[in-house]
Amino acid sequence: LSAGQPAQEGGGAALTPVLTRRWSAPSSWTLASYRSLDGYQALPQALAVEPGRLVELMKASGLRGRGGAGFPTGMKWSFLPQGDGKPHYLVVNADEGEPGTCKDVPYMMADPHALVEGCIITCYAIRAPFCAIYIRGEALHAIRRVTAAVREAREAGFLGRDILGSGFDLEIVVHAGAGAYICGEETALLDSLEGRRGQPRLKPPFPAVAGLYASPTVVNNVETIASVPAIVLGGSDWYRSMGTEKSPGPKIYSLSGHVTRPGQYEAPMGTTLRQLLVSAGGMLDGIPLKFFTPGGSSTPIFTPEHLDVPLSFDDVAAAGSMLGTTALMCFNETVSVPWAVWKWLEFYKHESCGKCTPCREGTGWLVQILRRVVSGAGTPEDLDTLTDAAANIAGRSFCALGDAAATPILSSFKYFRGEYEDLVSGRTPPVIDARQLVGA
Ligand code: L3W
Ligand code: SF4
Repeated sequence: LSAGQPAQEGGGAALTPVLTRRWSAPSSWTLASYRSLDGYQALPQALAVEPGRLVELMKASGLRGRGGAGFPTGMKWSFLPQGDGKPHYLVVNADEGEPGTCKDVPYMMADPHALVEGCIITCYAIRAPFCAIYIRGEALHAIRRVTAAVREAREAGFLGRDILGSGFDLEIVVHAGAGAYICGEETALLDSLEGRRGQPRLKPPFPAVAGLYASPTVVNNVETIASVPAIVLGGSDWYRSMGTEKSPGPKIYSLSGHVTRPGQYEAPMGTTLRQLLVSAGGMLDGIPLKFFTPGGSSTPIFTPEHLDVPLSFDDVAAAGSMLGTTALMCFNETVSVPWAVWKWLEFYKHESCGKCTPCREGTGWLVQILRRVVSGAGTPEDLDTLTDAAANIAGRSFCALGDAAATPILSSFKYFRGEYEDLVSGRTPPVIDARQLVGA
């Protein structure tokens, strides 16, 4: 594989066009284009070896899940019990909904066949005869594109019965979600796929043991599965030559907000926001950075003092946040922190599935208090109630959404409590006119 040669761009991130290297090819989403750039060359190699060797390859590569939690992919695949008589399934989590995250939909638009080839190899590795790709319902364009790629792959003999004469059979179904953020949580996704209202299940059992239709199921993110063909072709040593020891490989970082050129930037794991910003043309209009999320609004915010934190799972955790989906939302000095946090909380309140009390009721309380604070009607007592309620939601909710809702409040108080105090004491004017909240 010729990819993986780092290119330096003006002192910015060392770009490694591995995952995105086909994105700018003409008609990159077609089978013909994909095949002209190494496409479907990993598949025959994979089908020629025992499935267990592919699981070992993924373990050796160190690939970690790209959906937010960073769980080791090979280990997850190896959890599937063998010989229990149940069918195995692969479910691709393409319900990209985390605020600021915009990598999976562009991936499916630009290079859907990498995802399809990754699905076929993964299904062979875990001995799954069925795969569902669950795509966020609002992304109709991506649903159409992946559906077309699956059709092309089938016509070319890469899907269906006896794939490439290997004796392996596989069907892939593209399933459209219905617009609920919670369906990105893997067990809610499975319920939704089974035709029920999407709400999280108790874990354990993990999907690897009892997932889709109570059968062993691997649930992986789009970027994770799309990484698989390149690892088969390049090998684990090549993959480990990029990134950090504990977070190897390349990563797609989503830069949004007040940056000159927002978008998707591929670079090795462990690249810093300072480097990425150079590639993205710096902060918009030169107005300095005030705060950013390392991995979407569910991850504790960082400030300019964290510009040089290597964006790897472990380095970000050591600095007090989470790598999440590497959705780097950058806010400049003109932004009111309480306003941004209020906006995020409106989202979490709206998306709370209602299954557990701390999150269902708590997100509503948090929003009510934040509305008062940003509209100038808050009191100093409100700030204590806000942090107390957030601290009681975190760790006491049924799934990660409750923790995620508490996170912006708790992390913003760590760095910017003064901004909240200025608002409730009247030292700074309200951020919004209370009339904007009528009917909210
Ligand atoms: C078998 C065990 N499997 C863990 C599996 C588990 C899952 C994976 C990670 O949340 C985070 C969340 C969001 N036997 C296992 C096992 N597994 N132990 O490993 O599990 P977990 O529980 O650590 O995380 P999670 O529930 O999958 C994911 C954060 O990501 N997030 C949001 C993501 C949003 C998107 C999107 O929009 N595309 O991905 C951002 O930070 O808060 O903490 O598969 O089954 N013993
Ligand atoms: Fe539903 Fe929120 Fe409870 Fe998760 S934490 S189960 S989203 S109510």
